[in-house]
Amino acid sequence: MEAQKTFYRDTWAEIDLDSISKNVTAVKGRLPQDVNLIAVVKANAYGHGDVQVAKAALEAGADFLAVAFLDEAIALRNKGITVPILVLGASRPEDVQTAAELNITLTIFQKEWLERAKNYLPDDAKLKLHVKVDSGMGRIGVRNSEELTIIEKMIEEDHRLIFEGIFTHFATADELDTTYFQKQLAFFKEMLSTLSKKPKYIHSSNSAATIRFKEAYFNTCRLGIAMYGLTPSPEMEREIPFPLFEAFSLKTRLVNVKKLHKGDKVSYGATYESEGEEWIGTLPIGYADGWIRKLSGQEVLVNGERAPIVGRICMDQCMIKLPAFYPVGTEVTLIGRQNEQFISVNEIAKKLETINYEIPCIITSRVPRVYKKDEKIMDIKNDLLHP
Ligand code: PMH
Repeated sequence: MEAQKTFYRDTWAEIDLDSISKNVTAVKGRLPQDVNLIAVVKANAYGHGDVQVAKAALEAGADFLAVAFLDEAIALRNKGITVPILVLGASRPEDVQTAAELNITLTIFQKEWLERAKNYLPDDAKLKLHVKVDSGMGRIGVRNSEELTIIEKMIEEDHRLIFEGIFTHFATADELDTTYFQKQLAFFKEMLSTLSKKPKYIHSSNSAATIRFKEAYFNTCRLGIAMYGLTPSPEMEREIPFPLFEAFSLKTRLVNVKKLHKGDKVSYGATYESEGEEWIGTLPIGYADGWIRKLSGQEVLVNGERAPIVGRICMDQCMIKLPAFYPVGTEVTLIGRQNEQFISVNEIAKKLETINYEIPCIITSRVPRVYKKDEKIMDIKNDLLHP
């Protein structure tokens, strides 16, 4: 049992479940009582860990869960999650029976999908469906009221199908200019007005819209990035009227410390050259962990001070220039807080010229996830030893 709870390389991601709880509680507390909250835990909860985040979110007031693919929903069922789970993306029509058996709700986004899916449902099956409307995201979804009417009728006429929800997704809810958002919202409302009967759940808002636009709540919101304590976009940073708490941090330890002399080189290509006597530390993390080569030059924290990564990042290791001698075993923070210093997910995203969403997602499963609650470790997930 103890062996399942451990890892042997001193590199780990720390997931603060209290932050997840605080973020969910803050958002839920601002919603009207009759508005449901869906916790979006796709992509292994944006790299944080599906079941641990799901449980924390549900305990903090989320009503149910959403994932991208059927496999992700089945994974949660296998881990004992019994609340409703909505699959937001496309599933194969062939797999509807599996979904129905596991009480997993699927998204219907085209009438042709439904025509095919019907062939794979036994007579006694019950399949819950949410209809996806493409109001301008251009990804999946029904694009006109004629098709919506046909779908509504097809579901109505089939005793195995339950029209449980309808939703859309915004492309620009996190941008300061709200023109396109308003256009999408108006289109969605127009589509809703053509329904002969409204389903139980109507939803459109991602984190950005949940924080900014009450008029887009309908009766359910889908919360992703803000639950993890991250802002949907840099533009929105100043628009969030309550604090968000980052849940993801990334840590390692010095495994080798040496003194370099002027002219000594570091790493592949020998691109880094010591300017004099320098303390260089080696960290057991590299691009195979998602700590990619473009992060060369990025700073990390040692004893509350910033220290740059020098030379090229290798597959499993990288080197830092230490501000002074530190012994092997010293904790190094790549993302997160040490004393007064903080390296945010946003800082790493900026360095990589990408969005914060990508950062926890690209830290691979080779990096164990350590779950903390009330400052204490309550779970460790090491996919290498216990997939
Ligand atoms: N609903 C749908 C359909 C989504 O695709 C996403 C996120 C969310 C809700 C949650 O959005 P939030 O994290 O901004 O709150 N989807 C994606 C995506 O496909 N790429 O980045 C985020």
